[in-house]
Amino acid sequence: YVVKKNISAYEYACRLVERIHHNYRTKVLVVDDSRSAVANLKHYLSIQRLNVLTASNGIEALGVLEQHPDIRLVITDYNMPEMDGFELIQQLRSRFAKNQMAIIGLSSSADPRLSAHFLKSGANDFISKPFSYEELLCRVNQNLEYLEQIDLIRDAANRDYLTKLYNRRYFFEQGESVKRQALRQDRPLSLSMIDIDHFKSINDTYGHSTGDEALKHVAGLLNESFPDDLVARFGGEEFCIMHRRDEGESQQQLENFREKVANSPLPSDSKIRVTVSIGLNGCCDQGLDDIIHLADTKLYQAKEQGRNRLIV
Ligand code: GH3
Ligand code: MG
Ligand code: MG
Ligand code: MG
Repeated sequence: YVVKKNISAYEYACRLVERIHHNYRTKVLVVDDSRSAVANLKHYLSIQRLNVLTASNGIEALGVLEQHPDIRLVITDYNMPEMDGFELIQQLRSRFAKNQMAIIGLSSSADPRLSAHFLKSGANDFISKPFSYEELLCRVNQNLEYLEQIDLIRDAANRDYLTKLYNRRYFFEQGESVKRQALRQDRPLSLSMIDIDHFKSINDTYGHSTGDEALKHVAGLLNESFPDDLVARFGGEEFCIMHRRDEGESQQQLENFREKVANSPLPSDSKIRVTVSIGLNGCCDQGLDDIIHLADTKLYQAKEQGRNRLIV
């Protein structure tokens, strides 16, 4: 951050601490054939608590990225042997989108067209050498902050605001790739639909905010019981799980979950409990819609047979 005249030292320090806290574990790759340039950048970025990796040319950089695909920022020189900065950026952009990884171009060349060329190749930003420590930090932080904002927006778009579980759209998007992966690795999958029983009467008896609390309560138990699975709020008081295990194993887990729900009162009122009905189906090579429909049919049977039960 640039220290402005009107910003108090305290405020500045707070922002810096907040930034450094964010940086902790954030991986940055510095690519330059000049050892002293690499050492210099590494020194300044390490002060910011960034996790700095280094490479001396494009090919080496691609190797480091193979090992660390979670690198969030690449700072690359232009003139390097083996593979120059432009080619490296083009290769990176075929694998990592701009909203996934930031790239800052770096060069001491006097050619004024260089910055435009860097940006056109897919860099987010450009710094010309020599640069001040302050400028480096401003540009690095700005680019990392941009990525963090994108992460927040993406997460907000994928989740349900009330329960913070994934939403229906994300479930379909992710469900298809979980299915493809399971098929490739020949691993079992099963899918369950869960619906809170007589939920309307919770709202009618205790009010809408208690209804909301019950939804959050059930969501918490879902997270606790199925940490490895894809859990989503499907609709009002309906949830859907894609289990990374076969029907038999899921059945046992779901029975435990069902009992846990029935036996845990709401945190705000020990007299209020809810129960859930569940339909479970194995996943074969049908489409996701068809599997959901099958689980839904079983959920309907669970309701018909008296609720607070699981039908496989
Ligand atoms: P059943 O046992 O057959 O499932 O009965 P039910 O009362 O649970 O089912 P019904 O579909 O009749 O009612 C669902 C209710 O869920 C109606 C709706 O007002 C309520 N609901 C949906 N979304 C929310 C929410 O976000 N918050 C609250 N408080 N209520 C919600
Ligand atoms: Mg160079
Ligand atoms: Mg219901
Ligand atoms: Mg319902």
